[in-house]
Amino acid sequence: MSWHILGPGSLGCLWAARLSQAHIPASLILRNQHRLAALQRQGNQISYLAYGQSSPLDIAINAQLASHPQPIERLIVACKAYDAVAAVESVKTRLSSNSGVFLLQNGMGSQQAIAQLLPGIRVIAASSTEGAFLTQPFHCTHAGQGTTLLGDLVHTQPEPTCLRDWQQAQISYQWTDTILAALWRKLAINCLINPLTVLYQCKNGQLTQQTERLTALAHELAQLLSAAGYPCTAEDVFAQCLQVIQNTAQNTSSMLQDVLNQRRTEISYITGFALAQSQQLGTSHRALLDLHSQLQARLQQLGLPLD
Ligand code: NAD
Ligand code: KPL
Repeated sequence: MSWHILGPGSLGCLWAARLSQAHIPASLILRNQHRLAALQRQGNQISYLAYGQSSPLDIAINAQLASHPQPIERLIVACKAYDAVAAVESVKTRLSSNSGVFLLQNGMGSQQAIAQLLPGIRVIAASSTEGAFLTQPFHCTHAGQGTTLLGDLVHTQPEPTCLRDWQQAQISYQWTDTILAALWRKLAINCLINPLTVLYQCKNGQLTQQTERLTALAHELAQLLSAAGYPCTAEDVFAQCLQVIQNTAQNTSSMLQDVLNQRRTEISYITGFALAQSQQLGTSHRALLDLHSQLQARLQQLGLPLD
């Protein structure tokens, strides 16, 4: 069984390094010839600092472009949510009804768009708590050991046997028949935490000072999740959020990291998606709209894209 990993960023390199290290055939799919040449200059190796280790390993890696003719059996999409649809489109003709597509994107919206783009192909969505970053292109640090919850996006089927490769590569994962519920719950947490960390320029833990705002948002998100078919109370959402804030108190949220690094955020797949769904389902969204608008205003001040 062979794996293709679309996007050589933090998670793409993390997955490629771990699969390759376990001698499981894996190829990175790069955006253009320029990126391919950059990897070649590095001896076709990823420098990989494994979790808890002090020195990196050089791991030989296969790489190719989207235009390569090899059929794709197992595709891991490791782009940002805003790039994921175009990236999948670029390899669509290489996929068949025997392929499996694994989506690592945060937030919601890109997964549904990709499932629509690939009728008849098994699309598996993930919610990952792994933490990785690149210090330079193809130099990956596994900074936080987490796990990845995986499940079918459309028709629930048994766990695919190819995930034995992940076990062999010591990639922690859990299979679920209810990935959509998990994505919605994670979306609610990301809507509560990520934008506020940008607005207050703070670590997750400091949001315990914002209980009034969090409470108002938790009410709206509970209404939204319930209307979307995942019943919960505002108290549940607030309690889960507080738990995550406490567990990740020292974290800089992914959205604040993007802002601090002058990178485009995934706002459209977090508050943007929640707001659009809330408008469509007719649930109250005053606090969510204020939050989204304030976040966009901050992004504009910083010269970053508003979507
Ligand atoms: P990243 O920006 O580090 O990597 C994305 C890579 O995809 C970049 O190298 C980009 O050039 C490449 N790319 C974009 N379009 C492409 C295309 N058409 N063809 C080939 N390559 C293309 O992003 P990341 O941090 O790895 O995050 C990926 C997703 O995983 C995001 O949705 C993120 O929220 C989520 N996530 C990340 C982490 C983490 O620790 N980094 C943890 C959990 C979830
Ligand atoms: O998922 C996260 C993120 O930063 O995107 C949380 C849970 C908020 C942890 O930082």
